[in-house]
Amino acid sequence: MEQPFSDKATQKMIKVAADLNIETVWDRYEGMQPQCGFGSLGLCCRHCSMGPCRIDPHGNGPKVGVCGADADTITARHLIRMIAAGAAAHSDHGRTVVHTLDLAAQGGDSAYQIKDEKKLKAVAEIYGIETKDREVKDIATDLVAEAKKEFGRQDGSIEIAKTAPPARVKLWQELGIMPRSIDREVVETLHRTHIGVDAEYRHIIRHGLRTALADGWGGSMVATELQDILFGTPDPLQSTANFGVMSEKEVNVIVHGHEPALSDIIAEVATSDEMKKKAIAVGAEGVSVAGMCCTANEILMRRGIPVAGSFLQQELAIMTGVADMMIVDVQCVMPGLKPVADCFHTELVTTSEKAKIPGVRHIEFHEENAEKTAREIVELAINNYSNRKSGDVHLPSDKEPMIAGFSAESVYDFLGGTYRATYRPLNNAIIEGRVRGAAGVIGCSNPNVPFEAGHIQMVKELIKNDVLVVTTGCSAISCAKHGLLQPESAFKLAGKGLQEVCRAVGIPPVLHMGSCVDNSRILRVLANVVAEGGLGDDISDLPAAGAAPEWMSEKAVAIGFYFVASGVYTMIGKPLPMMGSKNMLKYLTDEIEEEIGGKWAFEEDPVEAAHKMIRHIDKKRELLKLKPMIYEQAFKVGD
Ligand code: SF4
Ligand code: MSK
Repeated sequence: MEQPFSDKATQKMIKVAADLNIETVWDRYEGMQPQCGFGSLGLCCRHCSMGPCRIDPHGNGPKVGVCGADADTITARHLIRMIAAGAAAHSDHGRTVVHTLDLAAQGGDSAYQIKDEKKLKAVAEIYGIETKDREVKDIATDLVAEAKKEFGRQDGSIEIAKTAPPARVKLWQELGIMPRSIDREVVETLHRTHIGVDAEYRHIIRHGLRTALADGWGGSMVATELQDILFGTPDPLQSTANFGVMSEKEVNVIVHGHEPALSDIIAEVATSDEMKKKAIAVGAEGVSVAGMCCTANEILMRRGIPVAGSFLQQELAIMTGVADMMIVDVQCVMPGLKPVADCFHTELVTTSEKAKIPGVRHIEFHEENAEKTAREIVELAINNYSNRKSGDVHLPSDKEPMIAGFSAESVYDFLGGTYRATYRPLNNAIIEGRVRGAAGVIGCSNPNVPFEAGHIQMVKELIKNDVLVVTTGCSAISCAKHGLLQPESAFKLAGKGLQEVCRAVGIPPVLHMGSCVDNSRILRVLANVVAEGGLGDDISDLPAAGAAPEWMSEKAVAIGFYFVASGVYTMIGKPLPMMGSKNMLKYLTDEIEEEIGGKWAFEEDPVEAAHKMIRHIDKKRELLKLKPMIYEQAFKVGD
């Protein structure tokens, strides 16, 4: 299945797959057509064994399920279960990080250390932990205890969520959606959506918003903040992306999944002199580590480790024939990797106690013996090098340079003032009409849309119209591969005002802010912009929008809902699976804005989607009575 909008290396590898007759995600997607219309519309329920029930979207067949649940109830229940699954995935990631910080705080022979003491103190202060004249390990121990409470607290609310703008926190409290604790909201979602519990769609969605907030301003935020403490808060750095980052002359280890605890140690061990010597002994020049999906983003942001590719490229990475090992942990790892790996010499290894793939070697990783496991895995990769067959090698040389590693903290430094760290110049650039607004373009890729057309066309249209873009997840990897994370792209593609800002501070017009859990960094940036002043009192006042044009996962649904609950206009390509309910559609894309300040929008054409986001940004500029844009804009509202 050709993908004319994707990067060149992917196009070449899709051809290799076709020539070798190896099935990919696109082939399986095609083979799945036509997909179930009831499922797509959200009109199928199998929450109990009186069902499965399906509602006829044309009104000719059943209008309610066996229990009497109608289309509104069924779609709302289904959606908030998606939120709960997404929140659980992000938050379980966060829980692992808390455990890792615990080990680092205990010291001893732990492979982990606290790399960012400044951030440790800053986060500790959020929790009211005394930091003055105290040992780092004591502060960290107290922080671990507080972070654990975020998951299981029975009374009160998630502490770190109170760092949202005061007006937002007040609104959440008034609406009764201040998240109480991460696990509690996920559990309550499952309870409410059990047969015979919550049947009122707005009421169901209200709790979905609370569960989503427990992710964005809870589990994901804990994950990001504590990872920064452990592995270092990112600062802008240079790296490269795409299959060409692998080398025919080196042992190639691909780390794929989400959690950085293993991949960080792998990167450390693989680049040691000892492993280099072992690699030379088997005829290679060294060991090269490259990332895939959000694991890629985690080790890119802090170590500058190059990126092999994004979600839809995982099978193709093996087909290059030079991947001596692919190590996977959790989330976005396709079981379809196994049959592809069987056609090549690649050693596929699962490592998480939560995730195995039938027939795949499992080397369980625990933070307690991180280094030992990492050594075992890297040595296995080195020993597999000699199994590589030259006739199987199809490695494209394509790779793109990029700048990554932006964080809410680094915004203070690079966009900040000359004399003190501040968001003022960023706010002023918006207020004065140099930058029209900001957009977060994030999320997955999906074989149901042309690969990368959504991300790239949308981002180009936004920056052309002076909208500063921040990006995470697989969207960030797409932007990297298409050269959008280079400062020069501002001069080629951005509007004049945004160009001036990029030139003044030497940044690309698209800022890579990390992995999926790092969408919490975008929340933090929005909160900091509000706190800086001059752009309203709440996130919903800002000339900003969010988008996931090629979304796929339940995590994307959770992220979208926590952005909506934070007051953000949130655009996706294919609609949420709830189009079978007219009431839900009206509520989520219109009426909910009145309650919460944010809302959903669905638009499959990425350029038109960008225009809708710009219309929203302009509406907010008008409400804030900001100055007109300094330079003429390519897209004018009314066009
Ligand atoms: Fe059918 Fe109601 Fe059971 Fe769902 S919960 S399967 S609609 S009877
Ligand atoms: S990895 S959730 S495909 S962004 Fe975070 Fe990419 Fe989406 Fe997975």
